[in-house]
Amino acid sequence: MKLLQAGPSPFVRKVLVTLHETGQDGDVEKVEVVASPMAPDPALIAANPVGKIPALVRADGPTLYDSRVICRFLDARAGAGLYPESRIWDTLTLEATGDGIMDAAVLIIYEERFRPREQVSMDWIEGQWGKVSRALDALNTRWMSHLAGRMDMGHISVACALGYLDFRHDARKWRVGREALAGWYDSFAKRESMVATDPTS
Ligand code: GSH
Repeated sequence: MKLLQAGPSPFVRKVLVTLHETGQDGDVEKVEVVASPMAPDPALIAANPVGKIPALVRADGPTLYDSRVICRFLDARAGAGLYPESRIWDTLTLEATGDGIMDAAVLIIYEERFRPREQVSMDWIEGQWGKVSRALDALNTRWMSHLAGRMDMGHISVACALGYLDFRHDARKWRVGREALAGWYDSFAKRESMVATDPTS
């Protein structure tokens, strides 16, 4: 299998952490591609018409995208139990919350990177940050008991989202006022899978 990836994408990191946690990292060749909304890599478009990473190219089946599909596939392949049936809707909603933080955090970077400076909208950027901020508040209040439990895909998604905030949006100081979530993340970030995929190292 080949994983199409690029730089410090938090969505790719979800897949990389899942590969580590399920003992499948050695089964996947990592292929760097350019993921740009304006000038996508032909190799990436051939694998995923939407032109986004991650995409998982398989020899024995169709290419898989996006990160939710790939992670679910890898979990099933390893029988790892990262989507426990007993709390599946909570796990999927928590995963969607982490992914939603990533979506908004990445779009802020795209607004700054790809738009001509005079067209950059601060209202739009703050609107995206509002999504991140509300999701962080929800995690810090409603989701701490789930996060304190056995690791599932919700934990991995949230951890990758928080790691991306540290990497790209450090100045926003997301930890302030969210001490429970910050404490959980500081402990989760010490896992071997997180250390091995840290975009800052
Ligand atoms: N929902 C997708 C997933 O979970 O995989 C989101 C993936 C995504 O947004 N990836 C970004 C990308 O490929 C990189 S972090 N952007 C290129 C583009 O938007 O054209």
